Amino acid sequence: MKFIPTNSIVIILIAGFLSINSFAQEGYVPAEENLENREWFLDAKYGLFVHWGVYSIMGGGGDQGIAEWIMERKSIPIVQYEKLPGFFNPVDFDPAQWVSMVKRAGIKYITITSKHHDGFAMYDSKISDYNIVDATPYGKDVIGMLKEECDKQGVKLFFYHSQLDWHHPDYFPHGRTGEGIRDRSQSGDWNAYIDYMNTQLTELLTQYGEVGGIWFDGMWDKPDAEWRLGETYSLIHELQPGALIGSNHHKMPYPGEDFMMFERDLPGENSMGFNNTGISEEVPLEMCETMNGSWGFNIIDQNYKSVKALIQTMVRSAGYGANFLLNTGPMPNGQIQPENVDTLMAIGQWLELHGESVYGTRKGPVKPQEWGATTQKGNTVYVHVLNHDGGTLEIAGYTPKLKSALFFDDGSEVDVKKTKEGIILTVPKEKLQDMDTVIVLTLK
Ligand code: JFZ
Repeated sequence: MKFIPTNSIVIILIAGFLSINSFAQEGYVPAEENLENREWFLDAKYGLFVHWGVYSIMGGGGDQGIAEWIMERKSIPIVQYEKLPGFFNPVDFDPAQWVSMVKRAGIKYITITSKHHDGFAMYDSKISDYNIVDATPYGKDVIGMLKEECDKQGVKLFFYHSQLDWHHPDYFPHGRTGEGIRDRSQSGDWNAYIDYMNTQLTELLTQYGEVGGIWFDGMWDKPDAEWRLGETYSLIHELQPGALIGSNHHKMPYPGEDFMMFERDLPGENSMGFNNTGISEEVPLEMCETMNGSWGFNIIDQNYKSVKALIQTMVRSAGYGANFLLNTGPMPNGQIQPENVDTLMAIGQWLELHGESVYGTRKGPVKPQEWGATTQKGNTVYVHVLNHDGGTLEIAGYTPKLKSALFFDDGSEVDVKKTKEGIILTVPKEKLQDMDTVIVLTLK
């Protein structure tokens, strides 16, 4: 028998502790294709977030603030919630139509819920019957159908996957949500749950070809649990080294994560109360936002943000170097809400003309300000004047050597004065555009 000195045992024990979440995929070195995909992601700038599940049938249950959370917010027992798949029959789901719309809208990727907190798999899962193929009259794998269409039309598909699960009996001990669901199991094998989750992730990464990545959510339900993140992240990167992993844990990225996300806030802002971290300099950034106040379909929430507000948020987000992931909650029949399609098309029209100042850019030399934001591509800087009455616009702290300064829309020259502290641009009132007055600075 080999002799193991006690200090090695201590090291082994410490190594065991180090494998907890905060160390995640320790020593992770992104593969070449992963780094390429990060650049692709940064260039893409604009994605469509899709929250679609059996909860969509409930349409929020008449409550403005509820959608995909209805199981927990209305304390629907599991045995009752399990009836929902029986009613889920999205006969009007037309993936070709979705993806064509997405393309016309200038959107480069889709992130769709493969499983939300309700535990229901929207794809053909083999490890559990609680999925769209086995448990609904529709009987078809909407994720697979969508993936096929995305491949055809050159749109990347990411999966939102919930780590939190109100349905699975082994999700135990429970976290801070779902206590009102009275028939949740009162015992369970946590490790069996993580195994189950990893099996579902394996399915998602092996059944559909190359995917964009995994958008995790729900760790915040049990912040101190042993999520075995290192194992999950290594598994994903082994199956698809190029897949980008992100997690909505509202912390700085853990090793193994390939992008950092901000929920309903611009990076560095914390209007929601949960984005109280810094901004990673290491990995790409993405912010997600709703069109009204709901992620999943809500039949009475008509509190839609204007096209202008959404475009301006996208531009500010780009000013931070972050992608904009804009959400829609498709209806139970499989169609995207017409109001949302209208909004997406209007944003798309703006992008068709001004996309050059967003796609393929990186954060600009001047951090977003009250008046607007800047983006940059090579020696071109785009100044986005979003909130200004016209007249002089002083950009302090920025002293570029300029070859030219032109209004994007008509190519006319912009008057620029240099001061010791920065530059002063003159933006005549009549040059102001409703959404965004773009000024193109070409650097020497
Ligand atoms: C999460 C989901 O719960 C929500 O349904 C949606 O999918 C959104 C994109 O992501 O939102 C959160 C995240 C964190 C908390 C609450 C909701 N939290 O920390 O309490």
